[in-house]
Amino acid sequence: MKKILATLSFAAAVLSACTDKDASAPADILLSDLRASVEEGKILFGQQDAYMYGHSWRAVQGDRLDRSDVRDVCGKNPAVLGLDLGGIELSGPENLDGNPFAMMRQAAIEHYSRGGIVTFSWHPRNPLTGGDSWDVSSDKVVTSVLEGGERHGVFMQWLSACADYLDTFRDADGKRIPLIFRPWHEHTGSWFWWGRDLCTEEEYLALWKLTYGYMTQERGLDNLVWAYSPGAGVDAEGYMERYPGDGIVDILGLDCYQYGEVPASNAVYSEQLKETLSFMEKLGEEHGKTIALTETGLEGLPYAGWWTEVLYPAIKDCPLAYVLVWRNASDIPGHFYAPWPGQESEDDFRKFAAVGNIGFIE
Ligand code: BMA
Repeated sequence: MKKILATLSFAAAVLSACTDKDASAPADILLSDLRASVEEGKILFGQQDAYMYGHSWRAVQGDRLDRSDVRDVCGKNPAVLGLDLGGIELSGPENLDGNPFAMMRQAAIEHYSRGGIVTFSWHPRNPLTGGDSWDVSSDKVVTSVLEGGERHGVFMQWLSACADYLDTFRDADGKRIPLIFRPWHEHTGSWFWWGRDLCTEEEYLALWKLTYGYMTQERGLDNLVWAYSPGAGVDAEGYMERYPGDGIVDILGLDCYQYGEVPASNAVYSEQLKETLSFMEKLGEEHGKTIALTETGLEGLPYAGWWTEVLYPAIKDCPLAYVLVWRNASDIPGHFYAPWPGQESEDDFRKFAAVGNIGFIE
């Protein structure tokens, strides 16, 4: 009797798990997959624009988008592909770094079909001045895009163009694929028009609510996982100062780079990173959120042992869902964050990639 009951309840549990899963939004499925991967002790590795170009190559229309500098070095691809929406608001054919939007979609869908995860940042133009994201000449930009502001109408068209594009990321069955979306990042600094000194706390929160409300509620994009990405250099209080709220944030992120001469800056970076990740881990537990290192890196990788001596010791004990390094620009000398064949940290990167808990895909 007991056994039958147990079997029955097991069958019911399986059935309900299947029903739940089928009924689940793509965003919920990705979040629960990320949680499971963290439970297993895995930290997934990612790179911005990984399949679009590398240090000395650029993919062209018609290519299969499965090459990356990371794969050229270690035989495996990054598990997380970062892409940027900058320029989608103007409905042009390419983003701010020259990536055709159609190719970005192809790269994302192919990556997803190989088991990968896709994350989008957005460096939109400045809707008030006509400059770029880094144009901080006015502190009236955020207020101008909010309801009642002089650029609100234009900004809603920008959000609409963004939502139209994100809605086209579909699998072979036409189902939306999950995307981690992390708008209004590094707002704890003041280098973007939505930065700390350029708007009030209320304005920043209103910007998030407007964005979330439009994309998720009005447009019904059930595939977006929302990531909050302050910059480094804040304590726990500073980190949470402009937190949009548990109801609209899914991932607690961090953008933290290493700057300055090596090796002197190695310890400075790893200490700051460890300290920040340790309070993020607590915040993640308190708020029931997954944590991630949403951007990091050492530009030009001038330290051969960076991966196993600097990055790995700083992250290895932290329940991070993923770590993403920035792009390997093919057109800006020295602007790269992952090794390429011949780069001085390539042997060390292979050691890092061979560590059991760092996740890549085939
Ligand atoms: C920056 C640099 C820029 C780039 C921007 C958005 O960190 O890599 O060259 O345009 O990110 O991708």
